[in-house]
Amino acid sequence: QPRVFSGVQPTGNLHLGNYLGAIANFVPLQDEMPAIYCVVDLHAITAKHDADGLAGVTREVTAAYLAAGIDPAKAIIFNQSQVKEHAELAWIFNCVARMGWLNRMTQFKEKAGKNRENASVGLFAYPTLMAADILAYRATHVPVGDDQKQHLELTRDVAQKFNNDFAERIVELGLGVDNPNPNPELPDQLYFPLTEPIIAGPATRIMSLRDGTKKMSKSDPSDLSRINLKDTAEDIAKKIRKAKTDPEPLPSEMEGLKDRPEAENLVGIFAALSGLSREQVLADFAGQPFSVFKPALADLAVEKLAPITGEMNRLVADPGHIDAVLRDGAERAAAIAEPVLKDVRRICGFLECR
Ligand code: AQP
Repeated sequence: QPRVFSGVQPTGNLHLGNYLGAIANFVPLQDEMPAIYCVVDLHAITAKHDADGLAGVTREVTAAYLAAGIDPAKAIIFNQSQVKEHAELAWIFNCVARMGWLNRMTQFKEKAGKNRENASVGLFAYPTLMAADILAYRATHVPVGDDQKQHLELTRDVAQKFNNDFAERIVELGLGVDNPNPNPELPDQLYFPLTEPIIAGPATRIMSLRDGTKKMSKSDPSDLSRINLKDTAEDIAKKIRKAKTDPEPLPSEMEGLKDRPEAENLVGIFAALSGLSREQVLADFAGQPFSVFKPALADLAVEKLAPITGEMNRLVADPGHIDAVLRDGAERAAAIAEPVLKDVRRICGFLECR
């Protein structure tokens, strides 16, 4: 049965990359299949976190989901720590995944930096918790930005190894479903689906406004590097004005953006916000300097983001409503994840004595 799952970490300033690369893509999917959107607060503590601020940021991400158009009557919205099955399944997956797989994860290498010995074990095991988030609902589709591609591949590897390691028990217990893509390397009956990433839309990787080779990121120390969903119109205009560019005018063809990462990024943001193709944007601004393009981009960004920011601010002012949405979502999520974990415990062979 198709089901979509995705999540965003409550780790600080939600930015344009989170919105265009992920949240905006969540919205149409809620009409296509059952959808679960999580605020992944267990992931947020894998790096040093502000315990006093965590609840507030969790509500802010929830407000962004709602403001973007996710409807809690259709999709399930909840925060991860409230459904204990995520942590339980993550432990089981820690025993399925191999150290070598996790050692290859580029996000761990980037986030741990040079001081790897000092990174938390949780940061290292981040991808197995992500696999658990998805597979606790046996989700088949996960919309994410391009940076999460490798983690989704690991999720498939975990599902595949679990299905293989326990193939006989899955059949004996009658818990499998027919493999939709029969393959000699896979058992005929699977318990976990091999989840498909959805890395789609015009903005799967928005880059920093200060460095076109680095991804726009919540954790970048420079606030000028990103457009936050909470920024005012003045903030947005200032950040775009100060965005790094090169001295050349905009080209008329995509070829002319080669080796100009900052220019390419701004054109990509314009295209994503306007719904035009990059080629159309270049056709409209061919030969124009950034002194013309940047104000047009700032106006467009304000026009598109101001309604979302306004709605987020309105929602955050009513924490009772947000908490009620999350509480209801956690109950609905647990009702799906509990039976999955019951199956998984039986498949693993744990003695059930209570
Ligand atoms: N720059 C980006 N462009 C497109 N999509 C992006 N995403 C993140 N940055 C970009 C997508 O947003 C979703 C939620 O991301 P996350 O909360 O899991 O955080 P992250 O991927 O680790 O990136 P951030 O937002 O920059 O946070 P920090 O600084 O804490 O690492 C994901 O679908 C992600 O692909």
